[in-house]
Amino acid sequence: MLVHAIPTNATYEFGTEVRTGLNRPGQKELPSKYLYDDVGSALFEVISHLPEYGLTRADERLLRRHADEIVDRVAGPVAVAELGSGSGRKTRWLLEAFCRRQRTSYYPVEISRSALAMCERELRDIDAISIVGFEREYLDGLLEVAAYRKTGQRLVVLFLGSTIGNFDRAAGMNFLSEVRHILQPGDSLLLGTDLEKSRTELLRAYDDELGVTAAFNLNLLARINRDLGADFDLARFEHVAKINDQARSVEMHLRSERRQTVAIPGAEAVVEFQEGETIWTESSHKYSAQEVCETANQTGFRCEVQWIDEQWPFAENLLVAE
Ligand code: AVI
Repeated sequence: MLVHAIPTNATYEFGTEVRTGLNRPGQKELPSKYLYDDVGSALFEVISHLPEYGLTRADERLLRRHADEIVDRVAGPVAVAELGSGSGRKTRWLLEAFCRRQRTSYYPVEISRSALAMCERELRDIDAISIVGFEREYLDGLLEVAAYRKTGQRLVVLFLGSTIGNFDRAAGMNFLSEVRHILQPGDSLLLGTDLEKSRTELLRAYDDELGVTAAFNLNLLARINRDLGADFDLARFEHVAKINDQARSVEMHLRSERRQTVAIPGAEAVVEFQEGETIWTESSHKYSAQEVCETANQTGFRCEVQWIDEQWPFAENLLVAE
């Protein structure tokens, strides 16, 4: 696979965002994108197999079951761009269906080079596929993919796994508008969204019995220790999942079990924690199926079809750029 990489000073940026987030007055915060280093990505993979967390399996079931129908809805030669390809496992069904019809270009866009490599290993055996990976932020990568498209090719953008749920609602809407601006009328966006469910189900899904989600969350502090030379004592922080009724989201926090001071040399910071104070590390917003279509309409898309899983409320939404 050809990979387009950009040189970044990733550790410097990480340090800056950690310093800003942990010095924020009121609620301390860390960006959820930093949950996904190699260890965090491996833990997320385990989460996707937990009985309490049905999201990824619902996504995969829908894609497997409806791949031919999805492909039939998108006429002509296509280029497929995937924002945040992960391992590429669930994309296989769709790409096989596209490639049965005609030769297909696949452009995964990922900030993690190791995830891009894994995705390539997973998918390269598909007949009639060509893969070019972009090691980029989502919108930067999509802009480049759009510039690569050949005349007459439709662009199909995949944004699966309800990653949109990790943006707040306003940011999610803004993101869809930005994607729409890069697309041409007739292009499509296949958007995976986790749907609203009971508090009990949500709390079980984000605070599983085995403690895998807790490890996934705490790994963020371990990562700051590894990458920025900090001295977080992980035993002094506890994973907490809580529902935010107003935002219709489930939040992950890390609660300091006592008053403590942590030094983070790579972020040029020393941070004080009060007993019980939390760091907010992620929000996962849940949507209603109707709301997804309304948001699509407000951002320049038409909601063509929704497929909803019967076992775990989750929707695959095919949105067409108007
Ligand atoms: C990647 N994202 C959609 C997951 C979610 O459910 O919000 C991340 C996750 N966080 C805890 N468990 C899974």
